[in-house]
Amino acid sequence: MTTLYWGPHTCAIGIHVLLEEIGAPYDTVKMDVVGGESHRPPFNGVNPKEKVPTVVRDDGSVLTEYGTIARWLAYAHPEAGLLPSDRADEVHAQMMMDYAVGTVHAQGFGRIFKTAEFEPDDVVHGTLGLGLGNVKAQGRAMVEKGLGILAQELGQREWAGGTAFGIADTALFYVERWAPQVEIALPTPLDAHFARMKARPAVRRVMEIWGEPAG
Ligand SMILES: N[C@@H](CCC(=O)N[C@@H](CS)C(=O)NCC(=O)O)C(=O)O
Repeated sequence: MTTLYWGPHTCAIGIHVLLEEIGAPYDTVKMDVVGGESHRPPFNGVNPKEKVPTVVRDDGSVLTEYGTIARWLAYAHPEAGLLPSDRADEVHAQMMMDYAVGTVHAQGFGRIFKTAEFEPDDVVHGTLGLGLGNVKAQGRAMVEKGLGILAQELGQREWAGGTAFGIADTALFYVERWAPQVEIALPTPLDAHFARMKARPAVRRVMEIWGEPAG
């Protein structure tokens, strides 16, 4: 059975939503990611990158990287219709997912949530007065700019791939979720997309399992 390793507050929520949307049986392993469990055995033996989401498949093979896991789930469950049928729509949705994960999350939110990884609190930086606050401010600016770009790319579309929900929407969902948590307002198209996501039964079920409010 497919097993998802996840931790509260993380981007793994989007993969959990996909598993619920698909509706096939799956297992989960809840980890204390904030407490550093991902950096310790046995998990760092499962995924040496020490990150969630991590998926272990039926044959024991491990998949990492948000977009890769999402795409594999879509391929493994074609009946769920998680990829747009039109190739141009599929490429557009992929562009949005890559940007949400690789830039808005990794670069922007990374600076806000994992500030010390971007600005070591060493003597030189301390002397120059380049404190961690600058990195956070830079992260906020990156998130604000990134959300603006995603909003433009979403435009009048209901979902990232057009008229049907798909894998990219779950990546939008988790960055949309994080923005209000750090008091960054969502541009109107993303706010509306976030509301559509929160109304999905699969999202409601995952929020209940995670015990967190959706927004
Ligand atoms: N490149 C990875 C990044 C995943 C990632 O950043 N996961 C975070 C949670 S949102 C994590 O596991 N952090 C644990 C840590 O760094 O201690 C992906 O696309 O899945």
